[in-house]
Amino acid sequence: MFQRLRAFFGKTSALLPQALDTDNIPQHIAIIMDGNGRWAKNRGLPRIAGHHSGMKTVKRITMAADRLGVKYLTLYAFSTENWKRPKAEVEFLMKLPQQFLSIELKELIENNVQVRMMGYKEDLPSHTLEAVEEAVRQTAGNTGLVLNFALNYGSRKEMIGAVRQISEAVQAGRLAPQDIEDSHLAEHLLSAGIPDPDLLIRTSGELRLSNFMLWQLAYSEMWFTDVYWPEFTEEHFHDAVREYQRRARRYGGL
Ligand code: V07
Repeated sequence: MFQRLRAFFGKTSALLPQALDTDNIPQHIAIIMDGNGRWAKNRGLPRIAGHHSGMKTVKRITMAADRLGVKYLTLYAFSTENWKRPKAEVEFLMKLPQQFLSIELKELIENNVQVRMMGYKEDLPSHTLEAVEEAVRQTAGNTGLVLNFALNYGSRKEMIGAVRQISEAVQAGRLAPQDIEDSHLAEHLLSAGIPDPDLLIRTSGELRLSNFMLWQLAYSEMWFTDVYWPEFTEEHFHDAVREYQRRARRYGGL
């Protein structure tokens, strides 16, 4: 539709979004889904209403990423710091994975989506972990979009874990300190086997990484928006990808 309008108005019309370049879709997009609580508060609703609404956005953006041909979508659902929140809120959040999957898993399977989890399983309630692991198991053979949930994830904890494992290899005499390389670190991170994100999106106006994929985001493009996660649409998602492509073109020209 935009293509036809553009043909009529001319390519440079400021009113029409530039089309996306289907040959330069980021392979891996990571998202910090922020602003659910604030969105709810602004409406006079409890924070948990924001989390529930944010879950609907997860579905919407997963489908949008799949349509674009994104290979990996990593979503920061719960951090290792989020346990400090009020107990009732944590308990609500821990029910969202099973709620999401009970509604959406069938359609994810129909769309060949592979569900993965990146985070510390040991602290999760068994009802949460069992639902996620069942989805991971049921979709393990799928070859489409990898939907990677960062759940009880923290980047410093992840890097400390990697350093410990590498130290053990050094102590055992299997690895010399001077031979330690980027690849050794990467192999011991929870993201092992997944390429680094090409693009990081953070919603809701905060301009921080908040302990999210500190190693993996070293060379990623970053895109921030004031829009709260429950209000984040496919159009916003396309805006981020369009800006990613604009930056990539500029670097290509140097
Ligand atoms: C959560 C909704 C999205 C906004 C951010 C906070 C609240 C989906 C999941 C999920 C996780 C694992 C999984 C399937 C779905 C989820 C939590 C919070 C803890 F296998 N949304 N969502 N998990 N929110």
